[in-house]
Amino acid sequence: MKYFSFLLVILFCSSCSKSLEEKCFIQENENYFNGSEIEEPFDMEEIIKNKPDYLEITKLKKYRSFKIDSIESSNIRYDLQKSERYLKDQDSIYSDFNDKFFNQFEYSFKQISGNSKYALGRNGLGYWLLEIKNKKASAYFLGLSFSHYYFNKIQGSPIIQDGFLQLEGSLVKIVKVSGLPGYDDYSVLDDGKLFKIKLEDLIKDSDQDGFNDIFENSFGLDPDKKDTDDDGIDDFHDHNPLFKSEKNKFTELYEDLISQHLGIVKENLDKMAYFILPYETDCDYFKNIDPDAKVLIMPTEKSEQPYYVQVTDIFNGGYSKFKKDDKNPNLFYIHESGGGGIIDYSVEFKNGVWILKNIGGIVS
Ligand SMILES: [Ca+2]
Ligand SMILES: [Ca+2]
Ligand SMILES: [Ca+2]
Repeated sequence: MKYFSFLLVILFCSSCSKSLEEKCFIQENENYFNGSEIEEPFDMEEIIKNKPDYLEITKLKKYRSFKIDSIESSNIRYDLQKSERYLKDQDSIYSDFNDKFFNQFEYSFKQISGNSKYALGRNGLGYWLLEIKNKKASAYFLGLSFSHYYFNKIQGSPIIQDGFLQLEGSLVKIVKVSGLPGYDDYSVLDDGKLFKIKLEDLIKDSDQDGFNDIFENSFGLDPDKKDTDDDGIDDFHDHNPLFKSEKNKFTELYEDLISQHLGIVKENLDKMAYFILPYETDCDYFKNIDPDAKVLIMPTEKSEQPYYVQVTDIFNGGYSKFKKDDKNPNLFYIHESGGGGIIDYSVEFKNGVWILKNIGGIVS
């Protein structure tokens, strides 16, 4: 029995007992590429069992089926002329939202009621209710994973009604296309649903830091504390709200890599409050960065991640551990994946700065 519990401790603590050296640098016989495993998607019972308390799901008598809705929207996507016209229409319909949110979201279902304008927004993290009220723009996170919830492209009624956000759609599961990360397909588990969230629950921001409670709970921030990591910067303005930043040569290297990856987005970051990059890492140097763009840094162990992060495929790439050069102690190799390809860098610390060199990779 003693032996058994000892084994359990080791199993559960495999990441926490690792040294900084092991968490940040490739060890002998360790693979450079960290392939992510594909997990079995949830079935309907599991989705319902795990659904958030604030979400009501009812059955619609008359509805647009998942099949019809998704076929029509993929017809637009794969027809060049149709998709160009669609994008042009979108630009003109949502110009007011683009002014306020600066192209951070894909928009749908614009609605004007009283002195408020609403739309549903989608970005890399998920769905948001967008509101422009008396010229003030706010975004409220829905906390509903696109791996489980599908909203019809055409809605039968206005999305804001009687104090609720209501969306027609289906419960779905992701069908991964093997070898093509990002090219996910969906299959329907249950059609003809109405998803309702009370606006009061959705806009609730207990600590008044600018992120709604649902967002904070979805990503492991503290909904009752403006400044989760106690670094003096409130969650909404903190570029790394979960960890205090530290300055050393390796945090600087990660900051340089992310900065390089951002490209032209970098010039407009101050207008993009909801542009947030999620990363998975256990390396403390990476966790303690103070980057140009906002980041949310999650543990690599799934069971340690917040539920929303566990079930939603939000990670769009990241960085490998450092590989040390055999001879030069200031020379390392690192592998970047995501954002349209993979890049191998050699990085050398010389006269107090990092010199990054692209030494290969694949552009997809
Ligand atoms: Ca908040
Ligand atoms: Ca907070
Ligand atoms: Ca902070």
